[in-house]
Amino acid sequence: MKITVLTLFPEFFDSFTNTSIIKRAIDNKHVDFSSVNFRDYTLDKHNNVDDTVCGGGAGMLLTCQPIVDAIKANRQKDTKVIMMTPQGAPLNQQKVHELAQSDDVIVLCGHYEGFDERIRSYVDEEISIGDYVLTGGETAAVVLCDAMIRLHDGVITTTSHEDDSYENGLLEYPQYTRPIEFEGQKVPDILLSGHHENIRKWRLKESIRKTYLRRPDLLDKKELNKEESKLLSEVIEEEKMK
Ligand code: 4G0
Repeated sequence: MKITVLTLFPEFFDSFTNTSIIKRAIDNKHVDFSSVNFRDYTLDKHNNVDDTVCGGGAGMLLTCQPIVDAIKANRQKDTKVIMMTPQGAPLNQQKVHELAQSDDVIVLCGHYEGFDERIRSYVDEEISIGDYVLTGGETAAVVLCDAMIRLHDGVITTTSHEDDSYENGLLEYPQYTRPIEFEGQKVPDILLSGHHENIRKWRLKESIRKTYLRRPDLLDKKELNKEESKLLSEVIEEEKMK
């Protein structure tokens, strides 16, 4: 996968690309990452990339010319152009899977009060990482790029991401390591029993419990099978008793 970030702060991505799993993914050529300053494309004599809002009002907007020229210069036929904004479609794990299918993406990061509306006609997907406003799209772009890169074969060597939170529509079950008792808190006996079927059922039930307590909206969306429905009924009964 090739990722080109268009940004006013290409250095912002240095710590991301020089750290741990992402660095290895780039070194091993699972991903070809670059960040490009769209100010380099401005034709303005003062190198400006923003201007005041037509019709008046406070603030500045990113203008069309530098960004559209940067998109045109960095896109191929099959490039997906993604823009990070608070008005975009909410990012979730399913969306990450969809976007990570693309072989070539451009991720556009904004600043100021946002973009001239006409820039959107050069964009395929407008994405938000959540309902809050950031000073720039760079932090949002790092989140999106990280989530896409880690799904690529060989980036995470185990299959541990297959039972990650959200991959099955449920939050992750509680997990423990040694010691068996820490400051009075014990590892649940069942996890030490060696009984794989009981452990599987306990984990599924505790996944359902955590999702029911913290993210009931995820349960509303999920199609539960017979076993899961039964475990959810048990969880609801148990939580009522507490
Ligand atoms: C475009 C993304 C970009 C418009 C970017 C701000 C939050 C997110 C930006 C604006 C961002 C997100 C209208 C303020 C840059 N903040 N939630 N900031 N406006 O993904």
